[in-house]
Amino acid sequence: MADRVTRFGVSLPGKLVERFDRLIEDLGYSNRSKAIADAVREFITQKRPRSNGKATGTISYLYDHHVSDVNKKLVELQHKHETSIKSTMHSHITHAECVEVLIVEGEAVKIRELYGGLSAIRGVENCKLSILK
Ligand code: NI
Repeated sequence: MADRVTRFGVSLPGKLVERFDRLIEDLGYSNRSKAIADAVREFITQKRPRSNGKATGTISYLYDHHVSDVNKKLVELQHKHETSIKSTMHSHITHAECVEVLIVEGEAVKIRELYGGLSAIRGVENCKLSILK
């Protein structure tokens, strides 16, 4: 039996929608619904805790250090997860932007929890989790 379609309304920044629409047109999508369904599936795959095993990988993200309390929140969260973080690299990319890369190892569920927490901090953009092992 086919899954029923649910309609819902979302509010997004106009510029983000413009960028999304340009990209999905370039990729050959005929409408937003299929592209958004693919994006939601990717989000679920990346964010859900699904393994009780160990994992090794990296978490990388860009952030604007001018956003209020962003550095404080990042440091507090990293200390909360100090047993999962093996090393941290920080690079000042522009006057405002920083990139950090964390090498992580430990319980996969804890690593995903750290990844989710970092992604949710205001000012953090394009947070990526890459599981290597
Ligand atoms: Ni910096």
